[in-house]
Amino acid sequence: MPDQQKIDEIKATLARARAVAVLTGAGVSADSGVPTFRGTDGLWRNFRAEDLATPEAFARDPRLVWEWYNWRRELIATKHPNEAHRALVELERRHERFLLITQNVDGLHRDAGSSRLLEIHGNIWTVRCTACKQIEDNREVPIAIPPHCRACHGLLRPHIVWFGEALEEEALDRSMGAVTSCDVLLIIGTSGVVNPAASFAGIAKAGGAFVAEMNLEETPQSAMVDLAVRGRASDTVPLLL
Ligand code: BV8
Ligand code: ZN
Repeated sequence: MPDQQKIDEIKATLARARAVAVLTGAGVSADSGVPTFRGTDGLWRNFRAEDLATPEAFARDPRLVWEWYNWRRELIATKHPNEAHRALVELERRHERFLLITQNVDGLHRDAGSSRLLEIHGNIWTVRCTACKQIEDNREVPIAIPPHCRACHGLLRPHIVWFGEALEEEALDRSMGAVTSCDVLLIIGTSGVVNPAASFAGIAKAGGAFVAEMNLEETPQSAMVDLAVRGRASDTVPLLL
């Protein structure tokens, strides 16, 4: 099916939908200049995200993990939302029942103005004390390494969900609720390999939803979705409006 026909079909389905859910990943921010995780530009000093975004890596070498986050914070601080982020703000405005679930920690959906938004892996501008568990915003670039809690002097960590850690219960419940009960699920710019987000396509399909994928490339989910649109998110997502 030609891309225009696919876009028209997604638009028609959206027009009929009562509840819409959207899942985004690093591909949405790629067009803002934020490197993806599994692309070649996602490597930092030859480490993969799976090597650094773990409680074990932080316990072993908190300075190294913080240096990686500082590199990312410096980069993200210079980036702005793109046309895909903005189109999703407009989509939210058009639907009474809507939830944007993002795996991105860069905060660009929030910067664009999305408000019915769940950042299921956390946010790079939030830190948490490993001792007293206090959570606070921190926009320092670069952050002093290693950063310490102002209240108890404990070591601070990024308030981000690492591999092997559970997602916050409320975030997981709300995203599962939206994915189970939506009429349409759009999956945009994610490789679909990190759970639990990777399971959302199957859950939505099992609930009878129409599932569309928008990605530059094929993913493990492409075969199961109703429609797969290939292209850059900043080009394709605005076409849905
Ligand atoms: C959990 C935070 C249970 C870091 C991230 C073995 C040991 C331990 C765990 C596991 C294990 N095996 C499996 C697991 C589970 C694990 C998992 O799924 N692992 C995978 C890798 C096998 N999951 C977890 O551990 C999760 N927790 O399961 O908890 C539990 C329960 C109770 C008690 C304890 C535990 C937690 C996962 C959280 C991981 N955190 N991030 C940080 O950001 O600092 S993951 C990391 O991957 C990123 O944050 C990102 O959010 C996520 C997904 O990546 P994508 O966004 O998809 O990015 P990617 O680069 O992969 O893909 C980009 C895509 O965009 C590509 O498809 C590309 O084609 C496309 N694209 C590129 N440009 C564009 C584009 N598309 C459109 N337009 C463009 N311009
Ligand atoms: Zn503290």
